[in-house]
Amino acid sequence: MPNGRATDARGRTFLSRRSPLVTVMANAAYKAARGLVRDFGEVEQLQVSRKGPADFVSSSDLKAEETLVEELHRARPNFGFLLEEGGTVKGTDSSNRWIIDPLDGTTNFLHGVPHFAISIGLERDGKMFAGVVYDPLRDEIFTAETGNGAYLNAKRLRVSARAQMSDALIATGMPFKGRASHPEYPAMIEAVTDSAAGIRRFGSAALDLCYVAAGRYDGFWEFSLSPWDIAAGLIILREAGAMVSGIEGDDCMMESGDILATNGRLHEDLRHLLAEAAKTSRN
Ligand code: 2AM
Ligand code: CA
Repeated sequence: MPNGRATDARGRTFLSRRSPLVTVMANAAYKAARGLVRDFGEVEQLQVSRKGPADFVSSSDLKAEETLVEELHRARPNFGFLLEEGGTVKGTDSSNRWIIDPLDGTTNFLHGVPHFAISIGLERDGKMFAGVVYDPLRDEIFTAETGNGAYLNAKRLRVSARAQMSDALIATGMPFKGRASHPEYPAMIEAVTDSAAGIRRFGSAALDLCYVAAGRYDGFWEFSLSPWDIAAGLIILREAGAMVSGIEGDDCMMESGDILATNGRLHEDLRHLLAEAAKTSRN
């Protein structure tokens, strides 16, 4: 990977091992994050106002998306877009498409909970090729490009080595209002609670996936996510040596939005645990 000059979120210039492509993605994320961080400070104040911060948050989200589109379009004018807020924008280059969530963890952001991220994936010929997930409050940037490994800031990422479910920390996302209902979900929570060391639900799927890649979590599952929630995370996971599948072990995460990601060693155990719980809840 060539070395180049890059600028981090605080405007510091440093010598980067990031490829030109990942540098472009990271710089777009840093730029959009400045507005989000400023607005997050406002949101914390708005909690006590009667109207609440909802409108303010949706405009912050839109502004972040505009910045990302502007920056990425300038760097790669022919690529298309799939945007959480703006839908699909066709590019003249039909093989490359950015898949973007400008604010993953919106509910956290809205409530002043400091856990959210920007997620930028690049799909090439129908497969995820590169990804950047940036948590601006911790200044943690997760990056990956096919064949070049996954990184957290400048550090190479690797999934955890835990092989026992009883030692494992498992994350999930709970079904919420308005999303397809999953009657088997409570039984799954119960089964994992009984078997694992602990369960976490932090509310940003993009960061949950990166935490599996970083070995912080040993596994993660969630239903009905959107492509922009998982696009960047998928390539970061793969490059960190994770195993990723649908919850039933299939391979259609981008279509179904159902995802199971683990350190590999625990994949079959967790898949089996979830499948058995689902079966019991149907009987
Ligand atoms: P979002 O913050 O971009 O909406 C949490 O379970 C995951 O589901 C997050 O990645 C979140 O992404 C996504 N999600 C989509 N719609 C949601 C909603 N109405 N409430 C909570 N999370 C939602
Ligand atoms: Ca999202």
